[in-house]
Amino acid sequence: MLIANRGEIAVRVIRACKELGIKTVAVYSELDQDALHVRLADEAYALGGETAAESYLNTDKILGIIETSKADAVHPGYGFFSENADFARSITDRGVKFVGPPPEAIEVMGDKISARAAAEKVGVSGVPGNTDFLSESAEVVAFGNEHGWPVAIKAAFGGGGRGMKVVNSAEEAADALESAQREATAYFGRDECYVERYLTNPRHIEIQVIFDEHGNGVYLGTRDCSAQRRHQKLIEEAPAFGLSDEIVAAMGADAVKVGAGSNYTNAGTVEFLYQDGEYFYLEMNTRLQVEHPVTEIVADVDLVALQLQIAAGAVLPFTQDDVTISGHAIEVRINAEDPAGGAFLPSPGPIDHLIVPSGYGVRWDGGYEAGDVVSQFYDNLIGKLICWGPDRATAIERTLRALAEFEIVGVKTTIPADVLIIDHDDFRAGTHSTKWVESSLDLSSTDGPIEASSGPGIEKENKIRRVVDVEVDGKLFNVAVWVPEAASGGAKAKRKSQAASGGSGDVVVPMQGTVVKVNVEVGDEVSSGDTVLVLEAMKMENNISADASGKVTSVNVAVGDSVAGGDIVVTIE
Ligand code: MV4
Repeated sequence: MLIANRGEIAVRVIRACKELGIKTVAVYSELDQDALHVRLADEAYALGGETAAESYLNTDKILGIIETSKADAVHPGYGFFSENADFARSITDRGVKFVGPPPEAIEVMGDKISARAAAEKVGVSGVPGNTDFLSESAEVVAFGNEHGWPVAIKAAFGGGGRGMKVVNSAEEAADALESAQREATAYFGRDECYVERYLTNPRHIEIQVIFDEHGNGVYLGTRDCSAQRRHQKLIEEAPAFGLSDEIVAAMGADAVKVGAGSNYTNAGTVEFLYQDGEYFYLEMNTRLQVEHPVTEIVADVDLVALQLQIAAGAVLPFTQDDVTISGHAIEVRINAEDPAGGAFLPSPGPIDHLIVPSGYGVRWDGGYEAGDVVSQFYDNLIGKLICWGPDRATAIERTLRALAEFEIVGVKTTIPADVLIIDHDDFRAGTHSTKWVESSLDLSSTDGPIEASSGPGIEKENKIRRVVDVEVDGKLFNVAVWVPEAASGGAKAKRKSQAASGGSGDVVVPMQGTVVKVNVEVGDEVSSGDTVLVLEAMKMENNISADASGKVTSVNVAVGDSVAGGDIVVTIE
């Protein structure tokens, strides 16, 4: 098995292969020569390159390695080539097995219009709408007047929330259509848009399905993925709480119908929006998803092992009636990001120290160990914590207990935000929707105390925080001590300390990246909070703001420059 991926998902697949006696072939970029997935695989081949495009997306290199390694199957993981029909086809054309659905099914689900048509064909409906392409805003107005406002204008060939415009009234229709078409062209190269009813407070519910190559398919219950920000999921759980057995059975049957109608094979996920007791088909993801472990835990099914067996021609070893869901599982994504103030800025770098939780009902699917480096070039998911409990309340307490055991030094992580979410009354009550994290959750408290739980190595002025153990009258205390940088052997003497930059007028970038836009020049007056430049890091654009009000006295970078975390890019006096 060649695993055309990296990080935790490559590790997950390698582990399943080992248990089934399948030899594994890893591929790696220049930065990943010593990565965990490489260390665990039986063989590893260099792709060369650093960026994803140069390495894990280099089709020719991967196809060459399939040949040299004599691999007879390829697992794509998620991301990268996992939903690329051309890649799947070039694998299967070589007589090599692609662990996933047929290229035709990937293609059908790849664009919204055909994915929606595939569902409608088998009687499964999406949000009420009109899938004819819009040519003028009067059509939007007519739809809104007939079905009620607000409505959503969506890019027909888009995805991931980009190009979706909410229209609250007839007056907004013309501008919204124009803007949706402009965004659709910019992102997807095509401007076709359509209109549907806009659900103001939906939950994101998805159904795991799996089909063998002999016409059998089942669903493995529900997941709720409503705790997300900017279409990035933070926390997922199974089953989705508070749905009646009838709704789950109907959604599950619909999900299997959609897959079967597209000759789907292997593992997949059908996404729905759920609001006020009604559900609406959204799309089908033709890959193994990040959050598959929560389903594995409550359904007691090893999804990756099943994927491999099905790819080898096995008949699904159970029927729908055999599937039972027991207890509750919660997955927390641990990303190398700084959630301070809700910004979630990428925080790549070496992981100097890593202790992961364990104990009853706790699983860690990680892609890194202490000493490994999180690169700015790839997904910054360090790993996933998955906790099981006999019921949701127990799973929540166990997740909080486990999160408190983490010790991660070197990169900032999403853990403080995860704790705030899971410990929140709205999350416990299960009243949150897809909008909740961004609209209702107060992440300002992650600004300061984040250091407290993340151990030594965090800078303050010219000092470094060290946690030392002290015994007082036989009782052990962890005490934080601020020691001078020089005494700590700290290496960052030339760079300005990041935590000290608050209000000093020296605008410091928090991470490595490339400058894509500079908004200020020397002499400009700026106010604290104004965006002075835009930095691209880890495939995301990040606004870098002025930390003080005043006059810009120097601009040290230009568009295209690479910067390192800690660099002073602009000074304000
Ligand atoms: C919607 C919607 C409300 N009404 N469609 C965003 C991503 C894209 N795949 C579908 N999305 C949505 N479509 C209608 N008619 C709300 C969302 C949405 C969302 C959906 C799933 C998970 C998170 C979300 C966050 C914001 C908006």
